[in-house]
Amino acid sequence: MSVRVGLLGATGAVGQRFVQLLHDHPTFEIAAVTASPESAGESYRDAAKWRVDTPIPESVAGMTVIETSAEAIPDDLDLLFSSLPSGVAAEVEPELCRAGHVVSSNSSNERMAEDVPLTIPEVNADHLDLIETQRAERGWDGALVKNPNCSTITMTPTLAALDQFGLSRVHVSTLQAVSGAGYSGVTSMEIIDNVLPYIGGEEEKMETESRKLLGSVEDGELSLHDVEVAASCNRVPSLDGHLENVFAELDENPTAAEVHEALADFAGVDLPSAPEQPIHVFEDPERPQPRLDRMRGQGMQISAGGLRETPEGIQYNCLAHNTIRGAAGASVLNGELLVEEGWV
Ligand code: 2RA
Repeated sequence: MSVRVGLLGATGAVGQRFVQLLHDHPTFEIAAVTASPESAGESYRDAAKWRVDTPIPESVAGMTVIETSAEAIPDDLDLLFSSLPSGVAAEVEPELCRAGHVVSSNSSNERMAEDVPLTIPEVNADHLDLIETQRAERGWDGALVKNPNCSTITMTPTLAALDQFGLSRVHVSTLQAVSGAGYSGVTSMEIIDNVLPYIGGEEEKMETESRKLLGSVEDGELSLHDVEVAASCNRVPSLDGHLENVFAELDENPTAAEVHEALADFAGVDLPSAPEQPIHVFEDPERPQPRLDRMRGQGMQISAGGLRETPEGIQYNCLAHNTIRGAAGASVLNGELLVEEGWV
């Protein structure tokens, strides 16, 4: 089966990761690439100024970029992946869904809307049921599905694995790579020899998105998980890979060994881009580290380590590649889930 996909915002940092991940995908075939009106009409090679660590795929390099607008995007695409700036996405994505398109989006608009599935397949695939509610309430023929922010994706599967012990409170402190700030972040030298102790908006995203992901959907209605989450976010001078220090209070006070087992045994999903084992747990307390471990499972596996019992609960570290598992790869996985569940 070949599913023809369009990439919205295909020239940006995450858009280029989409191209890298999708150009030889077993199910998806890139059929259209969009960007801002200034790039429309250019070849993808000229418009993108390719910066990903593998060569630009020839099958995409010569494609003509089309403008990101509901009118310009062809009707005959089966699925759209979006990494548009959130302001543009807020305008264009609803128009496309109204016109019948199914959109798997990494953009931050509408992530917390009650009728929009915010999904990590290993955590809450059943939240796709909200599509029925969305269609009924908005009168859409298409559908909008979101993946969470990169820092939320790094932590939340580990919390889902620990929820069996009664998750009551989480404090998390992040060490986020500069690529999360887009290309201007990667090329900036301002952060060398420094740490920025605040990433505006990121803290709230981690606190709210995680509760939605861990929540439940019954009869088309969403309930948030009642865990309390507090986040402190820091930009550090690594290039790719967000590392996070998590302190979790668990009602049942499990031992570090029990937590290790729960993380390592967390179940995967049978989708083309999903790692067989979603979370790898290191024994070595100095791992995971961004440079050494971000590409585990082709950038799709989450790593954990440094497990320690504290008077308040369990402390551990976790890591994921922020532009692969935390962004483009997350949307691709949701796209695969949409196909698997028959929404595409
Ligand atoms: C970051 N919020 O700052 C970005 C990525 N989504 O890392």
